[in-house]
Amino acid sequence: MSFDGAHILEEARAQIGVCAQKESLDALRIKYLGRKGVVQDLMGRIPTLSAEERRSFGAGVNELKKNLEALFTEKETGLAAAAAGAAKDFVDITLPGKTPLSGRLHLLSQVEGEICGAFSRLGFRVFKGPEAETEFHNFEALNIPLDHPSRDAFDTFYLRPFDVSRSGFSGREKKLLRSHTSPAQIRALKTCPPPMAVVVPGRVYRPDAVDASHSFMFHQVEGIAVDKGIRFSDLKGVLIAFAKEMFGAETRMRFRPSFFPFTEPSAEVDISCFACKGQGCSVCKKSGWLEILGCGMVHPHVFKSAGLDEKKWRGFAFGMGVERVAMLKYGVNDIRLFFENDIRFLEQF
Ligand code: 2NL
Repeated sequence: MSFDGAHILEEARAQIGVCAQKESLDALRIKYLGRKGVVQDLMGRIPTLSAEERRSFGAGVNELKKNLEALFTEKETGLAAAAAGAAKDFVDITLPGKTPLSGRLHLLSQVEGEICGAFSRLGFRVFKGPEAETEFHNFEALNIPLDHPSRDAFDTFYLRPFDVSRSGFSGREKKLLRSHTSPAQIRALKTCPPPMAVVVPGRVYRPDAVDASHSFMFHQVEGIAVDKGIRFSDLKGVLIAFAKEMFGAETRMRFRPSFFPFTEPSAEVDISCFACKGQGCSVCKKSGWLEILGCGMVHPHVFKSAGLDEKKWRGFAFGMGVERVAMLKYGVNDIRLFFENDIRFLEQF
């Protein structure tokens, strides 16, 4: 009596090869090596054999058993390794996610955007100019005379004269950090032929002692509109539309006479207090009004300095502090909070 050990082994190899799970491999192991399995069945036949046959038959069965065990051990090791790898790479998509830290615009950028957005919907374009300016653009062109106190070194950051000859230009150019955004408006007047309307946002610098309401660097938004026959009533209409959009449709406005060297006539503008609707509260210091901007009709000297015919063109201009608007609208009581980079303050807005 004999059996085809090689055939059994190949069949087992094929079946083991397609096993993907430990469970199906265990079932195969029982089929081949179990108590009622193929190998045990062959072993059970040994006593029925003659003495001569037993020797080679027994050796054959033992050989088959050894080879089958080797196949199972190898496959088991492979399946275990694959399972470990799968566990390592497994992503449980049902777990709650980790909320990423989300960035946002600084409150001053948000408010600057709100202001410029309101004016751009009224037809103004956004224009930007340099922070390091010439005396001409910051003062002269704006009708601020040489003896004006704000030209004194105490009120303006003057930059060390920079030898521009080394950069291909000739001579020395005296520069300063602009003390308002108006010099950029002069540049807008020189660049954009009227009729024109622009708003100019940006940083400005003044050597003030820092306290709850002063900073040596702050932000302004200024605006200017130029056309033939522009009148003070155009200025009022634009500013009232702006205030209603910025502070609410029920906002009222009042204009008080004032003075700026670059506008004539000039006015300071208050809005009715949005906190108490003008009744008087702690926000408006019981007055019912909040001062938010300055404005006026463009001075003829300014048109002349910008190379425009002051007989032909009329314009209005206005300017406001972004920090002041932000502090009023969002209830911030100290300007220094904007510049300390304290996330506990910044993330509230
Ligand atoms: C304020 C007042 C103001 C202007 C700015 C301006 C610019 C040119 C010509 C005429 Cl180029 N005027 N700007 C006019 C009136 C007021 O700002 O309180 N700013 C914070």
